[in-house]
Amino acid sequence: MSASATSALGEILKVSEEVLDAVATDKPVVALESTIYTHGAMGKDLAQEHETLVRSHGGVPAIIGIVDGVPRVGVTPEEIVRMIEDKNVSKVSRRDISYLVGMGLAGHKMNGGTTISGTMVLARLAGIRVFGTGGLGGVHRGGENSMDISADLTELGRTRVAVVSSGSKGFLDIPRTLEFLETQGCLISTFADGRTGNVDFPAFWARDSGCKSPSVVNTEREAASIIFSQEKLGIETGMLFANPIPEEFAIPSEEMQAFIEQAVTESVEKGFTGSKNTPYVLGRLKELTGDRAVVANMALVKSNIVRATNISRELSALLQ
Ligand code: PSU
Ligand code: MN
Repeated sequence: MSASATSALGEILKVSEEVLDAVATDKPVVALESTIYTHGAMGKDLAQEHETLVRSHGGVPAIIGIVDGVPRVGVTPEEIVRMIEDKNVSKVSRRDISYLVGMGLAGHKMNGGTTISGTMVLARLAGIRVFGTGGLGGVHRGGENSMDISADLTELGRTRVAVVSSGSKGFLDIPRTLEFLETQGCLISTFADGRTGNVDFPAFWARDSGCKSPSVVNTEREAASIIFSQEKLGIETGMLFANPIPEEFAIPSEEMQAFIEQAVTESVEKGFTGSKNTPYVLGRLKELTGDRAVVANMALVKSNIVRATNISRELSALLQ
């Protein structure tokens, strides 16, 4: 990117000093999304916990979101708390970014938690290569008719950022999600950690989905080498590294299934479609499982953030 392009972008995209320096010197930066804070119903302290986790593993955290109409990389945990308290905070994927930013320039300062899609867009603009989060959006059940396919999937087809997640939730259509990502040209590789034989693409609360992962990796160094290769080859496509939920927090699919059926049926009956569907289903599952799903959710996000930080450290070593 030319210097003038960088500064034109710099006038509108605000990247914190710490992240700017870390990116310029190839330190291990880890992008974190803000929708899980603003719409995930997991409490106000999570952003701070995640930042501490990245730092304790030798990385630089970069929370991404839109604060008072300004697209930001390096949002502070205190600002996240303010966003959670804003009852009008919106959920921002690629399509929504310029709406909030433009309206901000016109004097309407809105807050937005960025989804995986929105976070990838801004991470890429800031030069961040690795992103740790919880669950990926997918093709919704019945998506072949409703065409409710998460913008996360098309983003993975066009934006070169490596996402570490625990796969897609069991309330999505996982076989179609994998097919769609293949069409989009997105690598899917699941951490096997020495397991041999069939390794499933994980289903968030469950380690298995009944769908074989298209590929596997065993080490963070392998993942970093793949990211490095993609960059050197100039292939502008995202990559998905799936990290199964830690065994002790996993909830078997059979157990979740009844709750999922109920939450999805209600969301249809009550008309929670589009971007409101995922938050509604997540909120209902929290009530139906008596917090167990939330404890699992928090554990897997942490595990993914640690993985992302370790991958980012390995990548940083390759770039030196
Ligand atoms: N899945 C989760 N937790 C989440 C989300 C997905 O387990 O918080 C959020 C992420 O920000 C993801 C977005 O990018 O929902 C996908 O929303 P949709 O299905 O509307 O594309
Ligand atoms: Mn959707």
